[in-house]
Amino acid sequence: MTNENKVKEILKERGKVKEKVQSTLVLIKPDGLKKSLTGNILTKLSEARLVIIASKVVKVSPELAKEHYKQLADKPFFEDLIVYIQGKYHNCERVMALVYQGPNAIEHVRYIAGSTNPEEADPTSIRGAYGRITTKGVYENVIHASSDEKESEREIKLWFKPEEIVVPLYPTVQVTKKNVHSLEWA
Ligand code: IDP
Ligand code: MG
Repeated sequence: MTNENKVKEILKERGKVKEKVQSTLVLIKPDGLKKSLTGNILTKLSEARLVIIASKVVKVSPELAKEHYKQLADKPFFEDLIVYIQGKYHNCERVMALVYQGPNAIEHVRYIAGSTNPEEADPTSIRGAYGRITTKGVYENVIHASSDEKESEREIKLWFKPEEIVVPLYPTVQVTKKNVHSLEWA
């Protein structure tokens, strides 16, 4: 079944079976931004009829990149991946981070994103349509999507502060910091 039909099927089943409301982290990677694909990607994701509950553009530090991909630290492509996600291959040092929420959001977004390897991804998926593998072997697959609930919670907490998300997602604690300096608009 093509991804497009699978997505239609997921939507058809919505409401019939009780689906779990989930939240998932999406990153539009530097290749997606450099190629001006943001609009196309958001349009494709809107097929899932989920709700965006947070979004921002982020300059990815090496620390954030390594923490985000820490499970892959022993892979041969790890170093390239860290350089890629920071935008250093694309002279575009930013990613767009979003949190989508809705029924079965994790699986649904992953179907629309397509397989990790852009050459194996369904051509109607985001990665199939817009991704490529460079001659150096870097998967430029345009988008990140959380893989399961444990990962989505870890990733959302890594990328967003509680006040940047428009609904309460996970438990929070009040902290009062003394002598912490921050910038404000002059
Ligand atoms: P996912 O993004 O589909 O969840 P993961 O296995 O979690 O796939 O890998 C994270 C990212 O690492 C991928 O999106 C891709 O950018 C990169 N990656 C994964 N496998 C390979 C590979 O075999 N070669 C090069 N890059 C890879
Ligand atoms: Mg993954």
